[in-house]
Amino acid sequence: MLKNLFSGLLFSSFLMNAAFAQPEAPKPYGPVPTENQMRWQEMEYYAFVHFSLNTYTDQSWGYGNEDIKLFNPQKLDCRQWARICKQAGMKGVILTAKHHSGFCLWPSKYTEYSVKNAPWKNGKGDVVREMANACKEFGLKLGVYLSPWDRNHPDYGKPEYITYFRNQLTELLTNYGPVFEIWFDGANGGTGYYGGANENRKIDRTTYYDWSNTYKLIRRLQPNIVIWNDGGDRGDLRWVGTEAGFVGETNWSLLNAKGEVSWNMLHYGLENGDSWVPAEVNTSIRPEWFYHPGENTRVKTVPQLMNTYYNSVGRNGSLLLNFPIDTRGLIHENDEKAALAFASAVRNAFAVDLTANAKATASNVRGNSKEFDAAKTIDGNKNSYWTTDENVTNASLIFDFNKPTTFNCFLVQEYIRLGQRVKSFTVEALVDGSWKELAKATTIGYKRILRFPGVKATKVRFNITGSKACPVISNIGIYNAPQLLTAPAIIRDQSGEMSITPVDSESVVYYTSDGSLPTPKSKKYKGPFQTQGKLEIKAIAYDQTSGKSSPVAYEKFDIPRKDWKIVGLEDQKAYAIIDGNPATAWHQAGDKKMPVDLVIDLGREENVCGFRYLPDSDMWNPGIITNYQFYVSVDNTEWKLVQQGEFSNIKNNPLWQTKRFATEKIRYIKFRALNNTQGTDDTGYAEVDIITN
Ligand code: FUL
Repeated sequence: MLKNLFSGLLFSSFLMNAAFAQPEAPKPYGPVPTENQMRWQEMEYYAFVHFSLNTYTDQSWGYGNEDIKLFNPQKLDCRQWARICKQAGMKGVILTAKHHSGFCLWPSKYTEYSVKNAPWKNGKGDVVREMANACKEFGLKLGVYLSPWDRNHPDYGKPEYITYFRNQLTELLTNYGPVFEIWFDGANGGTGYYGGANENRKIDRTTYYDWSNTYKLIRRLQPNIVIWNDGGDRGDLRWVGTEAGFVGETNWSLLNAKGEVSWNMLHYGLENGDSWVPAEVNTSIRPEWFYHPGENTRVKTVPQLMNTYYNSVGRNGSLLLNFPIDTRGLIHENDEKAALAFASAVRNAFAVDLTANAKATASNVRGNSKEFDAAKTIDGNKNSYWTTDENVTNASLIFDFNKPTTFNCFLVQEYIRLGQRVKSFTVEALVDGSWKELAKATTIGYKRILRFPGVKATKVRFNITGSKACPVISNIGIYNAPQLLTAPAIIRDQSGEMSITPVDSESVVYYTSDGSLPTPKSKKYKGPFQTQGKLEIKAIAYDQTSGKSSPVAYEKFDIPRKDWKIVGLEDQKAYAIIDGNPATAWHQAGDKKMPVDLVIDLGREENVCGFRYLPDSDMWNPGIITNYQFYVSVDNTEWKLVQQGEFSNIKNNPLWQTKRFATEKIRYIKFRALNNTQGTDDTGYAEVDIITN
């Protein structure tokens, strides 16, 4: 009895001690994600699909007067889209239910400008319904893009339009089951058809839509939704300031709820922001968002897509990758191939986590408790974490492989339910007995992945060198990702000299100029060479040691520009416009006021049937032309207007713009800028070229 009492006492004092020794978990620091944001963040990778009347007009933005009769896809199959997304490892799909043209992919009760008046399925079709069903079948979440700007609606710009917009939102968020994300694009107001008015309608993005009441409606209809909005009140997610597929290396999931949002804030977040607004990286698998047959050879390659992955998911963002649906109503086979190859490259990169055989130790463990020790970063449990004593903001973890191990990739995740904390860290390797720094970085957030040249080491050290509060790390992975060769860069300069430069310096380049696919048996590139006439070059980089080839690089060149002169301009630097190098640009600024002309003498008469313009895409150089006129002349005196219009979406996606017209035999071209994206008089050009037949 006495013995029992004694051991009972001992046991309860042990319990008391244990309870006493058990340190408390850290308290959340700063803003933290909501459950909806958390669920969204864990999706990591999901699809966009752009499909509308634009698909049939080769446009980026419809004007709002495009004929509904054009919408008649012969093979539309949302199950094909969903199957590909699923196989590609995506977790959801956001569909452009209505783009800026106002055309609706569902039979909305509130407009005639929808599938209900299209020949497709005799007006009985509903793409949103088919998408929702396919998502359900393939276990994907459904998201909806509803453009606030509507270039078709007669009331756009008036208060009545807001009722229309909310009615449409109500239809979409009531009739199609759960919607995980709603997407409101930032392009708002401008010229449009507007029921026949054909005018320019400006709205105040901050007040016109009365977002706060619209948000209430959305959250009432879909309590689990996340709101993406680049146009007005802060939503749950933010744009990253570019459509090129990357977010800042420093990326705080924070912004302020109120006040202006600068480009820097979009791109890097705001270290001391008062709200949790994580980054979504949206980009297309082709240059443009909608399908353009001319881009069938421009589908991004696996190395390009892998870079996008590391620069989005690997930088504390999510990846929203777009498929332009083709005119048949399908994801094009080239896009499918690229998406699936990309998925397998991601799988291969992260197939073997080398920490599985490592022992983890920490320089500091909160209360020396097992509950918070180093092993928690490699236990495969997303809800357990390593953390330190309160106020410790510098600490390290060591992973001991016990034998020399080769790796080139380090992945780390914070337990963001307790806030984003880490400000800076390094990764080191123990090579031949001494520590060598492999990488140095700033923020972590939900997920950070660092790549570096492969190294063979017995130990890896992860040092947190700055943190807002004690760090809380839930997961670490170390990988040896297979190397991928990048396609070479092909450039032809003004004199016609061709250079094909490998990006990976050790590789050799092989190329063809007869349209055939290059192999290591094709012509070997030995340095720049002179070319004449129209030309098509295909090239690969090839690594002799591994026997691996890069994807094929492809460039098509029109007539050489050797004898071209830029008329009336003294500045020799202006020739950057026709030097064939997209990275060099030239600006006309100074005392010129819009409209600003650029006149080029082609040196002789040519049969010209179009032109191409590449804006200066440097973030800090203004002067991206949005509206233009294009004139031609035989003598530089009499001019004929052959084309005019807008370069849609050129601000967010500053790509090559191609415009065609009926063939003219002429010697001079005049590219007139009517305005730029900033409303200033500056005009910038990376390249200007013509199309001849
Ligand atoms: C842009 C839009 O203007 C594009 O057309 C596209 O929908 C893209 C996702 O957002 O800003």
